[in-house]
Amino acid sequence: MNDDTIVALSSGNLPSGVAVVRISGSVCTKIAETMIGGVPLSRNVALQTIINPQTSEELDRGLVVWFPGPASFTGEDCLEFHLHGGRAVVAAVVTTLCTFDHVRLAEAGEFSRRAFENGKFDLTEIEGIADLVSSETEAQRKQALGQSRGDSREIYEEWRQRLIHMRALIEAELDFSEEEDIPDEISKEGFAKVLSIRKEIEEHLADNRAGEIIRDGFKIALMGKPNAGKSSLLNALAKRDVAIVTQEAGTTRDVLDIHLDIDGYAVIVSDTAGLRESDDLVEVEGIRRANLSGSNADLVVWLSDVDDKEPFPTLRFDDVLFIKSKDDENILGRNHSISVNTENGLNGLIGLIENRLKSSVGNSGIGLISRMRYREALVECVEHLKFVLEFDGPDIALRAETLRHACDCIGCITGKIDIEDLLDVIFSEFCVGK
Ligand SMILES: Nc1nc2c(ncn2[C@@H]2O[C@H](COP(=O)(O)OP(=O)(O)OP(=O)(O)O)[C@@H](O)[C@H]2O)c(=O)[nH]1
Ligand SMILES: [Mg+2]
Repeated sequence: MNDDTIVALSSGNLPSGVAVVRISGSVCTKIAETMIGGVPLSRNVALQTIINPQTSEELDRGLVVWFPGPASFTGEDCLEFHLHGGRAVVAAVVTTLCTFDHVRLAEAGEFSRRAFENGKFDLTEIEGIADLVSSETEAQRKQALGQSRGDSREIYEEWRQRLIHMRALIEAELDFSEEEDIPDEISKEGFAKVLSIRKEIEEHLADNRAGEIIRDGFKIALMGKPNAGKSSLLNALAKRDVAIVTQEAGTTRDVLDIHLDIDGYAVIVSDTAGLRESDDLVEVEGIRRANLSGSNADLVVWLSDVDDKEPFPTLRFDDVLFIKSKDDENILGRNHSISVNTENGLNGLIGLIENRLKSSVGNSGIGLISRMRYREALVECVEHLKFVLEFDGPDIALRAETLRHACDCIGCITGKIDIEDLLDVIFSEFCVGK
């Protein structure tokens, strides 16, 4: 039920030095009165004895913070218990809390969902907060922080407001033209503005997917013939023994991923099966997956043995780095050849990857379209705007209606329009306690 008061452990795994139990909803006052002897001063931290009101037993002593609504994260009354982070301590407090009427454990993302529903944040800001919680690299942190503070909301909301204004202009003309024959000056002005927004959105979309690359990681597929040394390179990059390496051709079948942090950017490197003709069912499937990895990658690193005299193949992947492997004697010099055994060329290869990565994400190191969901909605919005601009018929009402669809696309991103189904999907990705 939505008016239940919800409880969750908002800090990390137990045991921990301190565990923060967060409570949001109208029962907070009663909880404070009965468990800590009264409602604390607003936004003040106080050391309190926390008791079980049924048995009067002391459960723990800890800091308590009281955020009365609406000036709280969720917009509701919120109470935080900063407990000793033992499993039994947290269990005792949470169990006691759940004995109050209309108090229950929170679902994943439920605090954030309430914050959104109470108008504290729009969807992009809330998703920015979720990204901040899961950020692992500097670039992810910076991008998520900007988004959680409204960088994306400001842009999208401004477009939406301008589109709404134009729709009003066009609809005003619709109303007029029924009465008298007036020139279509107003809607002409409206359409000129539609064109400039369309251009702005198209420019915004031409970002090389920087935001998504920063958030999801720059994807690299290691590919090549069997025995080229792909798995050996993966292990060298990971600095641990992740993939099986043998002198037998066709060792790797499944795609194996490792996560790296290259100068603050998340990078995912996938080891793949060597490509060759094969009748072996398992190997054929491995090769299919290898090709799929290559197609989905931002960069393919193609390895071929320094003794392999065949020229590098022509590949249909977007971006490929051709590298000679097993160059133990460093025959080929510094660039574009490596040896995992001597570690020659490994730093050079990482440098080449870093260059490719940075040219993808641009100078700012921050992208605004951090999710595929935003991109899809913007592409659809542009399609609607194209129709509005190019439709060559007398039916102005149809153009006004299409403009409404364009507005709704942006409203979907920020959560300004009713998207109940989408909300369930979005908030289910959050962690419990957030
Ligand atoms: N001398 C030398 N041998 C290497 C080097 N890198 C890999 N090898 C050897 O080459 C053989 C194949 O290496 P893998 O890393 O398994 O090659 P792969 O490309 O993953 O092979 P598949 O999984 O079968 O496609 C192993 O015997 C490795 O020890 C290197 O830099 N120098
Ligand atoms: Mg392998």
